Amino acid sequence: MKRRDFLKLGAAATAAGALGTTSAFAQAKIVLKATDVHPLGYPTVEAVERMGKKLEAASGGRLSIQMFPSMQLGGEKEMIEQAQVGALQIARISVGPMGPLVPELNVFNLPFIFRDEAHMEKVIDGPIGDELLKKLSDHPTAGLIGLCYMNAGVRNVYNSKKPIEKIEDLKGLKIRMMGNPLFVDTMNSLGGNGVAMGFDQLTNAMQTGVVDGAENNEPSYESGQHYRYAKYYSKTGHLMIPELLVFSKVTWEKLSKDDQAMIAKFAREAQQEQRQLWHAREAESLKKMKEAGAVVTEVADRKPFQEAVKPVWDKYGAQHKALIQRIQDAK
Ligand code: GTR
Repeated sequence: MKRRDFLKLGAAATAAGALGTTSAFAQAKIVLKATDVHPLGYPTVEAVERMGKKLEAASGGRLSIQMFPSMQLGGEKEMIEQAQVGALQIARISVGPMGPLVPELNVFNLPFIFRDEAHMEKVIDGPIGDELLKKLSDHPTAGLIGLCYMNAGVRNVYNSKKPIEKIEDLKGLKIRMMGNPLFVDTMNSLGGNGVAMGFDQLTNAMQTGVVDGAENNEPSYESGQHYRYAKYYSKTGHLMIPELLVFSKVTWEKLSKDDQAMIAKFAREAQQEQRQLWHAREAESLKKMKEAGAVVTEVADRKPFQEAVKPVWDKYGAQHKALIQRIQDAK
């Protein structure tokens, strides 16, 4: 049996064992299994671990979080599936792969939707952020409760061939994108060849030349050591996608109202705590990747990039005009 399948089975068995009837569940010790594609110490992982410590303290040890970092339970697609069936409870995933499930969330995935990080923070902290979390939680088939958002900075293209200074430089490059057709369309409209695959497959794909590169924020690029395979990191800034913390709906419905409220409260606090960790880590990662040999290039004029992705806005944004307007109006 592959290690991942073994872990999946183990997680499913433990969770199933812990989930008896609703009332028994309310009394028992509950270990919430959490997972993240990133390693220990990464801002999202650290924030969820801190949340676990708070839960433990507030519940007198009855509730705790067990973290499975570094893609131990698979990529984000696998994480979503496992949360949906209750084989794990907490998944920290990007909004990216959630767009096809909850179309309104795809609005956050539109290229260049946010003016800057402060604008994105304003939106996720405010009523729009709340509404979209509720849309996710109320979704009849998504099987997930939206707990909170986290920061994930700005995504920039990196590749093994050359610096990207202008849109023409992307021509013909095979660039890994997250599993959502919107992102493949985005890369194709910029002139590159978008290739959808999980984060868990990316290192191998770069090593073997299946792709020439990918796109991500500095901390993901640095902590995954992607500079070893794709040293040209260019500030295209085409996407600014918040992260999500989601909870398995089947487990959620077995929790007492008090436990639900406690988890929701600490998750909200985690949203702000992660932000502090994030901004520090962005700067640290930029420094580390440069030291490791990454060639960081600024893109002087992003206008041609913004114009090229108009068809993506038409295709995925047309049905959400009012929501997009509200996001743009957020100051
Ligand atoms: C990272 C993000 C992950 C994952 C990854 C990816 O920035 O934190 O959740 O979405 O990107 O590109 O798959």
